[in-house]
Amino acid sequence: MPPRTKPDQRVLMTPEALREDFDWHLRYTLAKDRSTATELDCYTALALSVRDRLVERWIVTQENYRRQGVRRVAYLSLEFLMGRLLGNNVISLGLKEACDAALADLGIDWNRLRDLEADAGLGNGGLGRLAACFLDSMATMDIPAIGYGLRYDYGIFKQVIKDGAQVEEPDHWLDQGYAWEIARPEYSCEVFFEGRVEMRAAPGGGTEWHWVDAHPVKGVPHDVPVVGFGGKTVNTLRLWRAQATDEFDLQDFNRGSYVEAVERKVLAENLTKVLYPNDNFSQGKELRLRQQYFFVSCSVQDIMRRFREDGLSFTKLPERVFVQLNDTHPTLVIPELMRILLDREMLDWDTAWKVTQACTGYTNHTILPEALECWSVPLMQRLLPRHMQIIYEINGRFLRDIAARYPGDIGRLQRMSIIDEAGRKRVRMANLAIIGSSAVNGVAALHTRLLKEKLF
Ligand code: D6G
Repeated sequence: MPPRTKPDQRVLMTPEALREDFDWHLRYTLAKDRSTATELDCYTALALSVRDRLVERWIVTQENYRRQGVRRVAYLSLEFLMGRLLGNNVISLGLKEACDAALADLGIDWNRLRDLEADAGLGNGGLGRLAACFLDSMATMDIPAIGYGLRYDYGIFKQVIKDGAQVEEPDHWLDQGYAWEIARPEYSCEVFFEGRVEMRAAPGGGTEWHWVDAHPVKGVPHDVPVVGFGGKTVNTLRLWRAQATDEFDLQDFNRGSYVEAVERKVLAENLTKVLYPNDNFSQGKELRLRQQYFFVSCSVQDIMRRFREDGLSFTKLPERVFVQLNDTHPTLVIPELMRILLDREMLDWDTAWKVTQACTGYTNHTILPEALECWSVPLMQRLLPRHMQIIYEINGRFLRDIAARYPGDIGRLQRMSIIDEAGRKRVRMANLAIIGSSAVNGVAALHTRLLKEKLF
């Protein structure tokens, strides 16, 4: 079989071209032929042939965005309930008929093949499916958008009923490989945890804050193409996977503690092991907070990398990106953007704050008090000392403003404060998200009205 020649858009969409590519992937990607191929091999060969057709449009879309300097939506969500993509992608590309004809020639049953795909269940329900639907809609409406989330090894558990009761079984959805994703180690980021903050005199006067002695974890992005209906626009879903950094391993290894090095590696990689079940109440688990900061920091760094390529002033950031927070899970975007703008880009507080607010919007998902996320102040202080400092500063400025507008109204200050002082101190993530963003919405008009008139 000759190597494939330069693809031609017209030819690519015919049953013959699809069948040729199917055979090509079977042989050269999977090293099989028709007599040795399993059903899963056939699924993979077909998915890769469809993916090739997406890639053509993906590259063109992304190149256009770059050339035109578009303003992008960065949709940040801890959950994306994507489901199976083969059927969806084939329909969006207008390839269903060609695909049916190609499979009929090959004697393969489309429905059987389609059902072999692992279900990308990276979400619990409404919140995660909403995120997946938005990606679909934004691509269909030709809106420049990128979804950011986590590449969990285990998605939502599989429900098995035994003796009338639910038994949860792990969902090894990546076990057989995932044909739609492309790893992008070249866009890896480092994320830091713990350590302490040092105050130093700035060379030109004033104060500089340095976050030091923190532990790094590497985030490696895996990109999934998201094609709109009609197949014109292909946006990206970028999912981060945690890996131990090399230096981290080496330090321990040099001290002769190989086992410790491997232990730390496992700890770092645990970060993206599993999706937390149930989005309706806040459990306050440390690993969950680590997941949130990890995905926020990787995504903000990625946004900044892309922005820096154009060499614009950071005051122009809101002209290039709007970060939409799907619930409070990504709220750390606000102190993280502030930290980068203040400590790395050396913007003054007021400018950094204006930029941060102009770049972010928050979608609230619930008015149930038990579901409103709060994080213990001591935990936040230990994991993210500089962020805690910035949150206090945001709150101090905000409360001074409220006190000036409503003199003597202590109850209002207590209600609106980012820090819940009753009992053990906690950070109220919804308050931080509202104060730090320029647009707030619920998921229905009635819900948005309740947020305004009752909850907040
Ligand atoms: C996707 C598709 C690929 C493109 C890349 C750009 O992986 O063709 O080159 O996105 O990524 P950014 O540079 O926009 O992050």
